[in-house]
Amino acid sequence: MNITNIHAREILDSKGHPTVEVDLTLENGMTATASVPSGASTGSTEAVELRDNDNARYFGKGVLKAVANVNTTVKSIVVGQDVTNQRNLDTLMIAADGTENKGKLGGNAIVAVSMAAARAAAMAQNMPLYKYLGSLIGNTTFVLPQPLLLILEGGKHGNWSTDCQEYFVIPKKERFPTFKEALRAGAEIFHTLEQLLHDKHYATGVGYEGAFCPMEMKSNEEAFQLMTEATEKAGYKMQDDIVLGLDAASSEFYKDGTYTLKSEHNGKLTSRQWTEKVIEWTKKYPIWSLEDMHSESDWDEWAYFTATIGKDHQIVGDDLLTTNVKHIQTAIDKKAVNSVLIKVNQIGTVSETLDAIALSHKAGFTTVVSHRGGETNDDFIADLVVGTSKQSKFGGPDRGERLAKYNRLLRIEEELQ
Ligand code: 2PG
Ligand code: MG
Repeated sequence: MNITNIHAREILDSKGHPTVEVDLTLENGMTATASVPSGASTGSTEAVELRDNDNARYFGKGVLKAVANVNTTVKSIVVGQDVTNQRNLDTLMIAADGTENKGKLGGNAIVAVSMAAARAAAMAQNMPLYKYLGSLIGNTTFVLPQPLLLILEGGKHGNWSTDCQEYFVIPKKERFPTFKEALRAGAEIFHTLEQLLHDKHYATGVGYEGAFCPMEMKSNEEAFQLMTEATEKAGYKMQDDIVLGLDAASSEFYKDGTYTLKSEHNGKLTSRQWTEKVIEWTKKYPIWSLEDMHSESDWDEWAYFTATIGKDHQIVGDDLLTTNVKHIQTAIDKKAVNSVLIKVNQIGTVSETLDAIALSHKAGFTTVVSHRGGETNDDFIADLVVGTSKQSKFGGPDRGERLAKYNRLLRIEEELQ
């Protein structure tokens, strides 16, 4: 089934910034569309998000160059190719770009085409996208993910209300075997927290990813306390029903060996002091999943942290690994993580994303499929997680671009029953 046309355009993402959307048409007349998310706290080795840097438009954030690259160079190489050969399409685009980080054509240009092609290939074969993506890594059993549900935001995503960027409630699989019940628990805790914040006269506006980020919060610990209170008030038991998760996105507050915290210490911590602080939290609160607690350049401390608490905690690498098999291999060699965050636009093609997932699983790591700070209503990652992984990180149960993914998961669950 050959590709007959592709067309890219500039649209806006959930933060109101331009991003790339692509329509890809097949010889049978079917068209699939995909659009690209955008990170706020990005890893330094991510695929390049090509922006116009023309200050006369969108403060330089326009993506007309990436759009033009799709409509000219990429179009000339993918039109006429078989859409069901994802590896071939991705390899052709990587070769045409010719750089290590997709800086020439733009990761945002390439990934849009790659995602649209996967969606079109599934459509052409009358297959749900999750099944098609699963087939590309030899997976034939599909389970709905355990959601890491975001209810509080700090850091860059939440006005720096606290140091850490994301605070999750995680419904335990044994208590919530279905996705819809897990989502219900998360949404109920979210709304209970809203009332609790309201009663305390704390702000109830949400951050980039649809969770609360009250500036009145005094510390990271206060966030854990609020989460515990909301969970219990909503009728769930902390630890038995719900455990907690954290993404510190700590590269944002690390420099030259020092973690600088706004709250708690009013000051500066060495790597080891910061690690000890985090371990203390895990003893006080049932925090099970810990993402990017250390900076992307603090590899030795990652390894120490994983050796110390990795046996019964999930240690997730995001900015550290950028969905890149090279960095994942380093993490395997250094025993730096036991879980990998998966973001398609971090690496820039569907095939390379699947390679990252396959390598992680081979090493015995879990994979968590993730949205970005800036999103569109594209629900590709909902299918990706069902096809390949067992955990999702799609934000708060609030804001349409986050619900697009959750609601797609509800539909898939119904389809699989
Ligand atoms: C993260 C992501 C998603 P961003 O750090 O995990 O929550 O944020 O898209 O800003 O990198
Ligand atoms: Mg992260």
